[in-house]
Amino acid sequence: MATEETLVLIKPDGVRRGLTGQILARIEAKGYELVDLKKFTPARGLLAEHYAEHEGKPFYEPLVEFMMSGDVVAARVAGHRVIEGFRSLAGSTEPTTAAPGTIRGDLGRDWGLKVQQNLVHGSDSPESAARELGLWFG
Ligand code: DAT
Ligand code: MG
Repeated sequence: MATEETLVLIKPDGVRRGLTGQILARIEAKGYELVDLKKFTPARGLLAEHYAEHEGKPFYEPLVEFMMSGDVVAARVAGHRVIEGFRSLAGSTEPTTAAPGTIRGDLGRDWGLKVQQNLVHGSDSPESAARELGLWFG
């Protein structure tokens, strides 16, 4: 079986706060491989496709605006069970209650904004990973 791959995004808050290296180091220290990396400010069209499942939710427009607010680092990350493994490293969506030891739990907090700024995105299933890697690296 081919090695599993996932899409990781370091969101604009992570890049702005100078946490790119720390976050990538956690992924490498876990044993996963950084196959490809790119840094750029994503356009609305890409984000609309990426976050299509959230269209219509109250945080959708703030989420897209936030993601367009600066550079992100996109990473193609590989390893057996990496999709599940990176979600575990990232921690739960809300940084206030994300477990200590996780990226969001250790490095994130709630800033009282309309969208949670939680530093990272990770694909949540093999289908999402294939779709999202196609969008960001296709
Ligand atoms: P995750 O990034 O943990 O997969 P998600 O896919 O449900 O979470 O949502 C995408 C992003 O949108 C999430 O990282 C932060 C933001 N978000 C989700 N639910 C939210 C909410 N109820 N209020 C504010 N922001 C939210
Ligand atoms: Mg998600």
